[in-house]
This record gives sequence, C-alpha cells and structure tokens, in this order.
Amino acid sequence: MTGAVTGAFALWGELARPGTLTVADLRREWTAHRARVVFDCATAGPQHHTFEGPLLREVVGRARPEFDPARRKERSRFLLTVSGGDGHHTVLSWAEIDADFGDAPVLLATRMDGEELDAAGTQLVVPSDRCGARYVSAVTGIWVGTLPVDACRIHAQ
Ligand SMILES: Nc1nc2c(c(=O)[nH]1)N[C@H]1C(S)=C(S)[C@@H](COP(=O)(O)O)O[C@H]1N2
Ligand SMILES: [Mo]
Repeated sequence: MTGAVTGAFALWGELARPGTLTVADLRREWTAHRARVVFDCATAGPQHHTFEGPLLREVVGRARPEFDPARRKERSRFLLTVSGGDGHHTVLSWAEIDADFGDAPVLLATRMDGEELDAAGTQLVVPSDRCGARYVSAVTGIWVGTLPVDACRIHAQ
C-alpha cells in the first residue's frame, strides 16, 4: 500500500484481495450510479448535491470479504469503516448496504456536481442519511472486518 498517490485510498481488512484504488479505477472498473441528495449539517444547514460513482458494495465485493457469499448470517457480521485524510471517519455495516438486508445505495463518488474528484479523492455518499456526517470526503481508507472473536466470547458468558 502506497498511500502516496493523490486521491487514492486503501481497501484493507478481512479481504482476500486488499489493495489501493484511485478515483480513475472507480470510474473505469465499475458501473456508475447517480444520486441527487440533500443532507443537513448542524453548522452549515442543508446541502444539495448530485454525486456519481459505483456502489460501495460492488467495489468492496470485488476485494472479496472473507465471508461465504451464499450465507446471509455470515455476511451480517461484517463492518466497514470509511476514513478521510483529516481523521474524520465513520462506520457502516455490511448488512446496511447488502441487497438482502438494508439495500442502501451507498456510493463512492467519482464526481460531485459535475466536477471530477480525482485530485480530492472519492467521497462516501449515503443517500438515506438525513445528516451529512457520513458523507466522508477525501477518503483515504476503507477497512472491512468483524468483531474480534474474544469480544464475542465476553458477551456470550
Ligand atoms: N473528510 C471529511 N469529510 C467530511 C467531514 C469532515 O470533517 N471530514 N464532515 C462531514 C459533515 S459533518 C458534513 S455536513 C459534510 C458536508 O460538509 P461540507 O459540505 O461543509 O463540505 O461532510 C462530511 N464529510
Ligand atoms: Mo455536518
């Protein structure tokens, strides 16, 4: 992982094929979807934007999360964190974006309001969110994984 390429982000964690992706990779290798969104910011008020980019679940799916894709219960254990270079980060669940569960059309944007995001980096787009906090911009990392097995045991006692 380099982390040095402008606008690139690391896709890592419990994945068979982790790696680094650029906005150009997102544009070239996946089908783009469009979302017109309105989100609210506590400090700046409502924001209106049009984003285009691939579905988060398709991008992460190609990195092959370490679950049996045929088993929904196994898929439901997975978490994702999305981080910006400024330290802002947020959490999603795999189930939230999985077509058999929440089916949320969460995107990794390559364009915002017609402007390419190659230099800035991709932005997380969560159209179902009323608040803007999860619209993480200048994404530098996406981690995919599960609760450590020891933490599961503590609560099983
Ligand atoms: N990297 C990064 N992304 C971020 C934030 C941030 O602090 N850092 N703030 C979030 C919040 S709180 C809002 S409301 C939206 C929109 O912020 P903006 O339109 O003022 O840029 O960006 C989100 N994405
Ligand atoms: Mo905000």
